[in-house]
Amino acid sequence: MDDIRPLAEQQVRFFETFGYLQFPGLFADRMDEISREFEAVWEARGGGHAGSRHDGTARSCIVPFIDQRERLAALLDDPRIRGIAQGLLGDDFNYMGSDGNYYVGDTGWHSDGWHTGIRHIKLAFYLDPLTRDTGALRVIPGSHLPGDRFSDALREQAGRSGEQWGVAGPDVPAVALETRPGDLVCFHHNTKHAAFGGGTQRRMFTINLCGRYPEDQIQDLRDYIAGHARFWLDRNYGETMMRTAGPERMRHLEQVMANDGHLAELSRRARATMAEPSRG
Ligand SMILES: O=C(O)CCC(=O)C(=O)O
Repeated sequence: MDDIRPLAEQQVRFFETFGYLQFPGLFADRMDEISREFEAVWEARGGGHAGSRHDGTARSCIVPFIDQRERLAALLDDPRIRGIAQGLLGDDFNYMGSDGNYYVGDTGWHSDGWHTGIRHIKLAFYLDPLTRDTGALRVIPGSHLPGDRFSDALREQAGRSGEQWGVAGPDVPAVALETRPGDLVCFHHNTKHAAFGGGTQRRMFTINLCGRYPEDQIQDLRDYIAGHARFWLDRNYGETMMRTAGPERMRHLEQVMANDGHLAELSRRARATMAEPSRG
């Protein structure tokens, strides 16, 4: 296994201050393979919902995503991913799951939950060139920091920018992380993010990671895992992810694998009330 590629101290400080990082071209060398594997998942799973194809009318989403293919699962072993994860989360970080998407249109301003203890991050691969007005991810720098008036105001108001601030979502002050295939973007789950102007086939997938949960916060981990019942999962990870894990990857799976025993029953109940797995 290659040596990990550590983040620079400045990158860690930038992330801690602004809540995101950009890595232009970091995966340019693997992009052909990654795109092929991305398509292979959809080929095998239809549109991800009721066996249909993505038809461009609504977001299609497959969870977990990288777990479906050995080569995508192996991204967790890649020294570049491990370097980012270890730099931001510590050596014993957890893999929490992933989603693959065909996005349709805009995504409004939101955070991916709100975490003030364990740090949660998302790594996002966008597979097509995206500019500010054609669906590039936008972030509000500093919006991840808890306990300050700025992020409190954003939490209350960003989802209703027209009513609250008199500006439409695309006009909220933000940084657009314009990307080309092969770039990687990373953001804190708390960071307010959105995307505007994308088409009906905007391809991306993400990898969610977090710090290891201390034993006295295991219930919070179990609650997070329970949130995946809306995707009708019996285990938090896919079979390929677990079967192909060597000892190093397993370090980043074992805490979740030891704490997802409640998921199958919750998913059984979700299946009884939902027409299809959640689209996001
Ligand atoms: O690209 C997008 O439309 C938004 C992505 C997003 O909200 C997410 O991955 O949490």
